[in-house]
Amino acid sequence: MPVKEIKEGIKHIQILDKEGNVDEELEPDLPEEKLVQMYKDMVYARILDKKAFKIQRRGDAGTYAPVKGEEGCQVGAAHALKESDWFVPSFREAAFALSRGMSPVKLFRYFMGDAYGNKVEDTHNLPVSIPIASQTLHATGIAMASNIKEEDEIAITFFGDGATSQGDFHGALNFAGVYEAPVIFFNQNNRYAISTPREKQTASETLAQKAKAYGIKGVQVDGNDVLANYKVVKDAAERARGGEGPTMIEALTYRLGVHTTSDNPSRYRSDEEVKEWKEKDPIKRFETYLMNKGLLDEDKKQEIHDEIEKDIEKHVEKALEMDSPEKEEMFQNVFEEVPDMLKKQLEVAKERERGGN
Ligand SMILES: Cc1ncc(C[n+]2csc(CCOP(=O)(O)OP(=O)(O)O)c2C)c(N)n1
Repeated sequence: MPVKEIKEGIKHIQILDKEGNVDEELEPDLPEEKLVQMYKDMVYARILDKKAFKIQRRGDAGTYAPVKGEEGCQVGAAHALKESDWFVPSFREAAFALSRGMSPVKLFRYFMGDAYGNKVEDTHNLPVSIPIASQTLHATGIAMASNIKEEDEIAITFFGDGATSQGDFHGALNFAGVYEAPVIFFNQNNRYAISTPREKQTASETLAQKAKAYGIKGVQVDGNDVLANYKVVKDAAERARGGEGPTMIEALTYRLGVHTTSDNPSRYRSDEEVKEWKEKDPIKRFETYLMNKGLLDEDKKQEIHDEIEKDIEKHVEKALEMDSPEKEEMFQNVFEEVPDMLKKQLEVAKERERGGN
């Protein structure tokens, strides 16, 4: 059943099943170009992941957290929102960022260790946030501000299953509920917090039901179904813009690859489990859907892949050619005015560079 009540008041939504069959009643009415663009965005993220690995392994970049397997969540969500909406990420959202037009050069520079990669320029994209769940508070704050200023902008924040056991997550939902903040809490439940399985870090039957405790609407979605992700985010955005407050979305998905470039998942996951999820690959099922609609064939698929490979290669070259950042840059862009504490740290860093202690 494509929409089923899995818990009192919590629905589970699926539009495309793992074979790529579509539920025509729920199928969003999207222009053909948009559907193809969504496919390209998913493939882009998949290929960029591979490239990121290569450059990390040869020593040109630091830790990278791959998207592989979670493209449906992020691309579906990105296409359902406006450019003026606020994107408040954790560290696994390259697909959302790129779908929104973030430069791949900037993305590569971030994990090459250059603060420029995290600089908020004139977009509504916030920097990567490493402390688990901390960004959910920022999203609530931004959405509360949007209400106070009577703006049309809403916020979306991403976080993993592990993050729903953190205090910041509960604070963020509590405030969002009380202030009816226009925010979407997008939970990518990929079943693991590094090596800790979801069942070992929360006894909650679903994660979506955690929303109910805070008077927030909770919904569960097939995270590997890009169309369902598009729909739930679109609905949540309409509710938020219409003054109906926040929504928490639990997207059931799976990290097909490693947690980060320094992880070895074979130590805590079975091959059978990975195989089972490979069959639910979000890209594969969307390909079938597009092929059934006559919007994609093997030649076009190859053409798209080749174009993306070339484009990514070009951006990597550009990122590698950029000059190393100056020390000062590490301390800028964090606060509007650099506080004394950071000024002192900069002095110490410079002193060390000059050979002092
Ligand atoms: C406050 C905090 N504690 C611990 C860590 C170390 N850490 C990095 S990723 C991670 C697991 C996060 O799991 P989850 O929230 O499910 O997101 P996922 O990585 O699966 O996308 C942990 C514990 C951290 N970054 N921040």
